[in-house]
This record gives sequence, structure tokens and C-alpha cells, in this order.
Amino acid sequence: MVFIDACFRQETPYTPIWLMRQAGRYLSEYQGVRQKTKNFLDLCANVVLATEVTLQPIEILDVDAAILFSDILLLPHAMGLPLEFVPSFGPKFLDTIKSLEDIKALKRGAYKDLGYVYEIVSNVRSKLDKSKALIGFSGAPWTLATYMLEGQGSKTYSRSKKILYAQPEVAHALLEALSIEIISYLDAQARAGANALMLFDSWAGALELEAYLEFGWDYIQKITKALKTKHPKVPLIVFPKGVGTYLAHLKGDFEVFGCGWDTPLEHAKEVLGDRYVLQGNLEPARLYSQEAMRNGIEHILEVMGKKAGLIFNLGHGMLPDLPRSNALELVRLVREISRR
Ligand code: 1CP
Repeated sequence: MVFIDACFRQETPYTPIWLMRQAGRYLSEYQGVRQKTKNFLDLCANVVLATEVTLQPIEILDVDAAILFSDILLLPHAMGLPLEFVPSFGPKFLDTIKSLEDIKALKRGAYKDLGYVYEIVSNVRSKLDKSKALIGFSGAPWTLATYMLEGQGSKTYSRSKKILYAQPEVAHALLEALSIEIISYLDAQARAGANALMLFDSWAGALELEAYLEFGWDYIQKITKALKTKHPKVPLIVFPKGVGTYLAHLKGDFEVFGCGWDTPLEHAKEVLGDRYVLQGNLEPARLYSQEAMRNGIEHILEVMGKKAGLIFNLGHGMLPDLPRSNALELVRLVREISRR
């Protein structure tokens, strides 16, 4: 698999590419399947349909990796927090974590209740071409904790930060409980057939450096260390979004460092050197214009060169109103320009 070889910095015939949120509303085929279920959670739990939408970007875009169709919030939901995806609003937890008692009441071993996720993984793997990789994933503890403390997406993260600074022992209890679940959850995905595992820390950039190291990165290090021991051949990808200025501090047992569009790759390359393969980081909004997109692709490939060390991706997820024709063109161009 070109994608897996590239994760381990082996030379490949071209730079592999996949796109964050490559399955989603910008694809009419996704919308067609989505309409068959009442809500988004039903789609995530439907083995046949979730398999179908996981495979759509492989068939339509010919990307090098599929990513499990699911959501990072299924794990907190399984731990006991009722979750809804409200149309044109987003995820909403009907209960939030307010105290140590609430954390004690969370279900332990909740990953066992997500059997359908592992079924989707193994079903996709059995249908996927041998040359294509399947990525399993989880939210990182800090990002999951923000949703559990805020109840929904946040601009200020004030509830989460209040706990972090005023009751750090409560924050650590929650992050610890999440970390234990995440290790088992990702381990189970790898055992079901996932070829690579990714941790999304989408809201890493909400924290100052010292707080991020203590409440965010430290847990990512523990998780990747545990998984690396269990699955040395499964590459690990971390994506801490918005922490470009902290890079020198972010060391750990993983192969691929995902860069958000806010982190210039020149900078990541300079600070991280050859420590990790980089993944990223085209600003998704560049796909609104063919010219902006082409310039962005050429710049990234020029900075990273044609040697191993890059997995091409967007610097955050596909937006629902991006033209699919440009997503197709993106994959074609990256393959053409990067061919060795
Ligand atoms: O049909 C719909 O409108 C639902 C939209 C949608 C989709 C397609 C949501 C709701 N989640 C997903 C799938 C999803 N989410 C995938 C798999 C598909 C793929 O990548 O192709 C993955 C990996 C995620 C991960 C995810 N969910 C993250 C981390 C990545 C990121 O974007 O930063 C986060 C933060 C979420 C929470 C979430 N789920 C859905 C939304 C709209 C959000 C973000 C809400 C917010 O901004 O707070």
C-alpha cells in the first residue's frame, strides 16, 4: 500500500493523498445515502450504509486511503452522554460533565458497545482494494473532553478551561478515563483490520503551550506509546490542529504528524526535521478556485520535494459546498506533479 509505505517514510511512486472529511455532503452520492437514515447517528451505526459511504471517496476520487465513516463523538456517547446531531447546528450533548461524580458515573469499557464500528472496519477492509489503506480514528482526549464539558462546539472553551485551571484534578480524571477508552477503541479498530490509526485533536490550538502539554499532549503520548507496543506495523497519525508554534515540544511514538493549514509546511519541516512524516496541509478553501488550488498544491510539493516524507491532505476537513470537480482535479494533479 502506497499510503502505508509513505507513513513509514519508504519511497513511493508518487505522493499519496487522501482528504479529511472526504466522505460528506459535497458528494451527492453521500447525500443520497444520508437520506436513507433519519439521523446522522443512525448512518454511523448502519454497517451496510456506513461501509458504502466509507468506500465512496475511493471510487469517486481514487484517493490512496479510506477513512472509517464514523464520528469522534460516538465514544463519549457510548460512555453515557446522550448525543444528538442537530441539523444545521451540529453535535449536541444533552448532558455535560460538571463534577468528579459525573466522571465516576461514566461507563468504563464503553468501547465494547461500539461493535458496529469494528464490523464496519472489517467489512470495508474486505471490500477495499489491496492497494488502498483503511484509516481508523478517534478523537484525542482533550478534544473529546471539550465536547463533554461544553455540551457542544465552543468559541471560548470557557467551561473546559475553568475546569482545567480551577479543578485540574477533575480535568485529569476525565482525560485519564478517556485515554483508557481510546487505547482500547483504537486497538479494537486495528484488530478489526484498520491499517493506520489517527488521533484528531481538533481543538489543540485553544490551549496555551503549558496547558496543552499537560492536558493534551501528555495523553496523546501515553496513547501512542501503548498502541505502538501493541501494533508496531500500524502507523499512527496525530493531528493536533492549531499548534504550529508549539511544534518543537511535540515529541512522541508515532509516524505521521498532521499539519493544519495554519502551520506552514516550511516551518514544520524545519522544526520537526525528519522526525515524522508530515501530512497536510492545503487550505480547504483553496478548492473554491482552480487557480488558488493549483498554486497551493505546487507550493506544498515544492517545499516537500519528491522524496519520501509527505502524505498530501487538506489542512482541515472538506467543506460541504466545495465543488467536487476540484476535489477530483486535486487528486489528479497531486499524483501527476509528484510522480517520481
Ligand atoms: O451529514 C452530516 O451533515 C453530518 C456531518 C458530519 C460528518 C460527515 C459530522 C458531524 N461528522 C462526519 C463524519 C466524520 N467526522 C468523519 C469521517 C468521515 C471522513 O472524514 O470522511 C471524521 C473523521 C469525523 C471527525 C470529527 N467529528 C472531528 C475531528 C475532525 C475535524 O473536523 O476537526 C470533529 C471535531 C467532529 C465533531 C463533529 N461531527 C460533525 C460535525 C459537524 C462536527 C464538528 C462540530 C464543531 O465544529 O464543533
